Amino acid sequence: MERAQRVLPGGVDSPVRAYRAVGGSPVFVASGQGASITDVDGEDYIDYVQSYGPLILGHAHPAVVEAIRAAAPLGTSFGAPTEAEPALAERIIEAIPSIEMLRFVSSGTEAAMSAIRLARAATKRDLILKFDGCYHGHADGLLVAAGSGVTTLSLPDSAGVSAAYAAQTLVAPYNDLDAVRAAFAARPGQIAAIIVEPIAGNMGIVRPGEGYLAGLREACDAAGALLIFDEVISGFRASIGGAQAIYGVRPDITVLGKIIGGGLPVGAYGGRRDLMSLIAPLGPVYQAGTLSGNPLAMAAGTATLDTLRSTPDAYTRLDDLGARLEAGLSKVIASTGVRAVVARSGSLLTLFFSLDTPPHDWTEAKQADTAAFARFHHAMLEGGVHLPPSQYEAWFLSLAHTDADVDRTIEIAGRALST
Ligand code: KE4
Repeated sequence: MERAQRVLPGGVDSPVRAYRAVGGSPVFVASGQGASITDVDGEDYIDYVQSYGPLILGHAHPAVVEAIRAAAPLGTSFGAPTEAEPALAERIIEAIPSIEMLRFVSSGTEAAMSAIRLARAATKRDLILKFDGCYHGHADGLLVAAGSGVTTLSLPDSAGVSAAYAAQTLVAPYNDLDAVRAAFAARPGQIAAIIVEPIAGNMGIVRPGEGYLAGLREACDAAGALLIFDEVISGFRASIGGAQAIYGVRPDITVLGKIIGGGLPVGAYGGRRDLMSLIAPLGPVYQAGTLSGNPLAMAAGTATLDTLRSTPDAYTRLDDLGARLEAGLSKVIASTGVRAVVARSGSLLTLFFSLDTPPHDWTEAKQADTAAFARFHHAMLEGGVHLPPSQYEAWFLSLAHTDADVDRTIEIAGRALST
């Protein structure tokens, strides 16, 4: 860590990894295998970070490693079209009917940023509406905090984001359709799109309320705005068709990442053909990338989706694992009398401290006791369980996790909650 801190801000390449929210010094990982990781001191942990979502098959799945190994000797990047790109795109389009055409980029941030540029071009409107507690990557216009009201322009939520950028984004509470209608009523003809996590994963897990996503669809249609689903976490995780397949709501544009790269850098945005035809070189919306559609990343993503598709009952298995973990954690919460609650959506799960019911929005989620979570995180690490180092991240299960891993996690949680 000292060596890393000399050359990298905070010793990390993404802030959450520095353990600022839980204290102490992060585990440095040497390797991962299936559901587990081994740190540089040779300690093993059952891993629920799983790279924050891409590794639905677990670490170093043989099919993914083999695909990368086969692709690498042929060249790592060309800056020219390859067959690997339509091969992965076809698989994504087959799984997600709302996507007729897509563009690969190298991160979820890049995908969300490009989707917003596309929505502005398609509607010739400037404003974007997002939700408090939802995260869509670190593009300037998305690092904003709610203004005083849903119709008030936002404020920068990071140094270096100019007020001018922030003023193009409105922020409303998640799971509140009245707030959305008020924003559209106050800004007629000005809002290009809503961008939303259909299953929110960046407050910890917060599920959409009954009718919420359908309500967003209706509000966008009534206002002539586009609906962007940020499925970077939920895509190919909630189901093979993502959250949109589960909730039966069709967005105009879908943002993807994580799983479609199988652990290598891939993002994508896609949607109706008429919209995607606005993207250069077909249309006037410029967007480009040196490593977009990188052959190794395409190979890893294709191997991941093919393995997912060929695994019988993959999503039933993932949901069963999640249900087992939720039930076990709820039992130890009850038996230790700790005030905490589990929020879950399939293989995504969060243990909120000092809440009695799963939160519906950021106002409720931020009431959680982050100090209690920090103590819990360290106790779990001591016990051999590697959790995301923040109360507001989801725990990620994979097809490599076994019932035994889950049962052991519950046993360790029982001890952690008793200390
Ligand atoms: P990336 O640029 O990190 O690939 O994707 C940004 C992004 C977009 N949309 C959603 C819903 C996301 O969750 C993310 C990134 N997720 C975080 C974890 N909550 C990545 C972990 C990190 O920042 O290190």
